[in-house]
Amino acid sequence: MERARLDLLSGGFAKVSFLAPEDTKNAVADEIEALIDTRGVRRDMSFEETGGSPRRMRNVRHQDIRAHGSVIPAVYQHAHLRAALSRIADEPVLECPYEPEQYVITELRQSGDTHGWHWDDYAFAVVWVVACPPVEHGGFVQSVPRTHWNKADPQLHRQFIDRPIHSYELSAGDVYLMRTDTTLHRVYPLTQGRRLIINMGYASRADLARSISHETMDTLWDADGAQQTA
Ligand SMILES: O=C(O)CCC(=O)C(=O)O
Ligand SMILES: [Fe+2]
Repeated sequence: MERARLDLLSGGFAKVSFLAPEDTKNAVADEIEALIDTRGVRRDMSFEETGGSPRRMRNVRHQDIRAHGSVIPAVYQHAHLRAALSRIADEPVLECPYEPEQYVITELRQSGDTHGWHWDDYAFAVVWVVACPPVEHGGFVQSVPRTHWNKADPQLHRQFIDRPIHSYELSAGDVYLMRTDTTLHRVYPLTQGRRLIINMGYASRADLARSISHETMDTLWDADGAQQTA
């Protein structure tokens, strides 16, 4: 716990795989596999608010997970999990008030698939890794901590020049916590293999006190706004 707390504080990223037992991870993974099979929607987009970075992926949105899943909604709300996350974050980790960002499944499975550079609208993300290719095929996470998202002028290249980019290797069974509002991050494009995760988004107290706009996430996770192909 202490190691995770220090990692999150210093680099905006902490592996927290120890927070969930194997049987919980397996139940989450089984539900994710069933949902991506039946409810996955392909997206291929880019966003001005994040400097034109691409999103090439398949997703299952919150509303489909909530309607057809049971394990994931229960894990998301689990009081002990949030208490442990709050200890690591040194502040309350709160349920996201904007439901589409509470949880989203993302699968990358074609060459060039990526969740491109972005910040999230809310302070914390817990990402459960169900499948991930070896690093030589991409799929690892990169981040630039201690950065600020100006939606009107994100200046991604300036962030890369001003600060080092960190890279993190992941494999199936890993769970990580990220400070996603002040950590620019992406998933390195895949060349082969398959990567499957669920991202659970949580809010800080400060998030609840300010008004947050949802341009990129509305377009990504909203059926109406999204450009969808089979
Ligand atoms: O796939 C990952 O590891 C990160 C996902 C992510 O950044 C997001 O869903 O906002
Ligand atoms: Fe993100």
